[in-house]
Amino acid sequence: MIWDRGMESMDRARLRELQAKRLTWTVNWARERVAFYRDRLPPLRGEGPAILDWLTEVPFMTKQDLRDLYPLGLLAVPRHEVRRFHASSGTRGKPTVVAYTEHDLAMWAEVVARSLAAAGMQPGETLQNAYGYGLFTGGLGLHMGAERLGVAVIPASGGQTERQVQLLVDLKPEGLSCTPSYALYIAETLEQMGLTRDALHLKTGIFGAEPWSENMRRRLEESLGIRAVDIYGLSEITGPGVAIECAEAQNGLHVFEDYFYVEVINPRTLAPAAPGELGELVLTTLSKEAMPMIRYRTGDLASLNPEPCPCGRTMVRISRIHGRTDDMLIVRGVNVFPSEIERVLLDDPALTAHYQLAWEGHAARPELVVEVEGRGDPAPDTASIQHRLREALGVHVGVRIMSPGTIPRSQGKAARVVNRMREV
Ligand code: DLL
Repeated sequence: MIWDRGMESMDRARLRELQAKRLTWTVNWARERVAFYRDRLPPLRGEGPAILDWLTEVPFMTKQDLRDLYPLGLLAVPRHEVRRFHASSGTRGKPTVVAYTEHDLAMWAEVVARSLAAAGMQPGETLQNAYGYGLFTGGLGLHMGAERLGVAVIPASGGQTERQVQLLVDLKPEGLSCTPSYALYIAETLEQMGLTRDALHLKTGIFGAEPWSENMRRRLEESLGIRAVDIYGLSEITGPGVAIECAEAQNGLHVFEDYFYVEVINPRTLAPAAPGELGELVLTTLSKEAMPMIRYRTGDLASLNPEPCPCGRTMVRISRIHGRTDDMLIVRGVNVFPSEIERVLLDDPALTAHYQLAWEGHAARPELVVEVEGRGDPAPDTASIQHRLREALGVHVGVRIMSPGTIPRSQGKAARVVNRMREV
């Protein structure tokens, strides 16, 4: 179902006009109210859609700008107009805080409502929302959007996994939203409780907030009896609902371009990437009041697909997120993304989807070891896994088959990489 056909299937020439109008509004709004933007934005130039070309002259923003301006240096409204704060956990350094006005919260609910509809949910159905509630945007973001769509919410939040399964069985929700790694843990717990997918009424999984592979999708669809779609977003821009796959194609995520202007750049040269070419996503908000973001480098790697989609949405698609520029591992000079390793492991029926990547050895000569749980039957063939990883990654990595239940389970975003290196 297309929740807002007028917008989501809009003619692209009209869409560009709307984007230009909203970009002009955003730039004027930001410049009048935030010293940071007043100092860095060049004067607006051009008429109509040409204004979008002006954007290429604007310097990029990064997470560092948010850290430097912590906590509220980018706030563009008086404090009393803020209705909500969220914050990142700060696992990669100082936390960042984001703020929303009432209008921003309504826009966010709207894009999540569109997302859930694109995923296949219908008004009157029920969603079990197992994204964490709190400062993380996953819980409250999905919650508001579901209510906007007319879907009942079970605000389960993350954790208490047996109770999650019990709720899935007893309340019969049609939808489950959580990280793909947590969905895997829920599926495993279902099995451990002696139940199968027949005890569930699920038909849709709305999974995101971390990278995952097609093979992981297949396994989750199979074990939970669902159609699973990928949802993308980030707190700096709003939260979940910046982009979503449609259930029809399950092939790339439609960006809600009437609210978010998307560019993909080569992270080294900063030049625009061609369609289909992998690069860094850069996003500009087009209607946000409390904290407009202009040319924000997300650190997320994906490509653009401007081809029309069978679902009827005209909004451009991005590929799955391959990973973050700062999640990339460098193994003896070769760039390796954890999602690439996941793809290879999950292609092997002898392996479970529980894995982690450990840095071992001396800090001066680190070794990457892939630890993965085997199923037991058939027995995993370590040499062949190692060979396939080498083929895919272009570099040798160690492989260690672990017994069932030994890799830590995730209840939110999975921590894939552990450090066991000895200092020199
Ligand atoms: O993770 C928002 C979210 C919640 C998205 C629920 C989807 C579902 P942050 O905590 O600010 O916000 O983290 C944002 O997570 O820059 C990506 O690196 C990563 N990420 C988000 N969605 C995906 C996805 C939320 N579908 C950061 N695939 C982003 C891969 C994702 N990575």
